[in-house]
Amino acid sequence: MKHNSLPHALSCDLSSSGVPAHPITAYISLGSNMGARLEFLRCARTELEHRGVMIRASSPVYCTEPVGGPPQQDDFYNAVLEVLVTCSPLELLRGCQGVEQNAGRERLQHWGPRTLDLDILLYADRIISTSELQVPHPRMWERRFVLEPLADLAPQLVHPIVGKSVAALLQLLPESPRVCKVAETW
Ligand code: A4P
Ligand code: MG
Repeated sequence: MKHNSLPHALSCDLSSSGVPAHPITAYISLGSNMGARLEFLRCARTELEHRGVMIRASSPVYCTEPVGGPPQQDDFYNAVLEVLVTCSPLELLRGCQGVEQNAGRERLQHWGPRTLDLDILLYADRIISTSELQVPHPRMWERRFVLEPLADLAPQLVHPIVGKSVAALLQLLPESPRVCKVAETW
């Protein structure tokens, strides 16, 4: 669902500090598999807005089987946001981590259950590989719980490393693990 009609920021014009000269289109993936999952996603979107992130569009929410991690954890709710930002990628990561922290996120187990996980999928067409931040998110192209909601927002968007569109990447994935739409708007 589109929230406004601002133009797409197509490329990234970064100053030496890493702060963009123009608003940048980025995509953020949201996941929750503990407690009031939908409410955690709603709060995350609101809190990102309060931190200066402009929400351009929200994908539907999907209920998704956990991929990896400990057995018998609950299903996830996953969604993707298309946003406009005027901060650097690292500042965006810090903002996302602050939102996760406010949702009571604890890191007890690798890929363990979480109240809220925010991952930066794409930041314009930039490729970033540092110990703290990897963009595009390194596992996004192999995950239906990411590509299905992303394809709802931007099917023609091309992955800057793989060189294929989101729709094409989605077609390459097996049906399983399954995802199931639970809310068109939220
Ligand atoms: N980090 C590096 N790049 C990024 C990025 N693009 N966005 C670093 C966000 N963070 C990034 O993240 C670990 C570290 O990744 C951070 O310190 C940050 O500096 P984390 O949030 O503490 O832990 P995580 O998210 O569990 O780690 P990881 O390895 O990124 O997990 P994944 O690959 O995101 O997988 N199944 C379903 N159905 N739905 C899910 O949402 N999520 C995961 C987590 C596994 N299975 C899932 C789901
Ligand atoms: Mg994460």
